[in-house]
Amino acid sequence: MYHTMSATPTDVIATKSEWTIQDHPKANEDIPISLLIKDKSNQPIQTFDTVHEKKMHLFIVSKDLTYFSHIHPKYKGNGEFDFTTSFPAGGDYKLISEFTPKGGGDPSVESHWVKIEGQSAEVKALVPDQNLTKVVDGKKVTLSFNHLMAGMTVHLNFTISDAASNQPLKNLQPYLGAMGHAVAISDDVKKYLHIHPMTTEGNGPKVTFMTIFPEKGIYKVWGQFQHAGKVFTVPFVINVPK
Ligand SMILES: [Cu+2]
Repeated sequence: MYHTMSATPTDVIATKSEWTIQDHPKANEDIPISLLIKDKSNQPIQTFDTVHEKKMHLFIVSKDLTYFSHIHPKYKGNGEFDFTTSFPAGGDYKLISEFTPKGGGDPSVESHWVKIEGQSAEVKALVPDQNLTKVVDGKKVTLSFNHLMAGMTVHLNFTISDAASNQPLKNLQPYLGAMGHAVAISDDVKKYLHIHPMTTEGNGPKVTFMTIFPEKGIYKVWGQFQHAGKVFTVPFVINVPK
């Protein structure tokens, strides 16, 4: 699995994970889940760096990438994290955790598929967006690129305005220690990129992220930003050419 914080080479500590979830988890119920992070020799890793204000960031997506959730498991000690979540429908979900063992440079990623019982949601094919402007929670967000191509550094620009007044938003708030966060996942749910803003360019209206899409293909990208104390998430489906 690819994962990168930026376009610099990665320096990742090898890890293993053990996930614990009840038998027959069902949709729309609170499901406690724990995961144990171990090193290559199966010893629990004890100490994790706090990165973007948390020791672990965890993303939950449905197999068709319709559902997306970003949560922060609690560190219990001795390598164990836990959280409780619910799933909106039956089906397969991927849990993607990102954390940095002390001494690691870039974050490690451990993921796990879970099968949730219950009525399945309609599975939607991932179709690239024709229009890269969306309105979410009263914000109008446009995604643009300097040069979108697999294997090359790309700048993703999110430009945000108030949907009602069309005025550029210049008072975004830091969310988890940055002016925004973005995650990209390939349509086969195999490639995962957590992308942080390049620089602090004030508080909007434009937030630029830098990454490298490792291969051509269709990706879903979620940008997350905070305004007036509320986090909003804007998804885009893009086709990254070779
Ligand atoms: Cu997070």
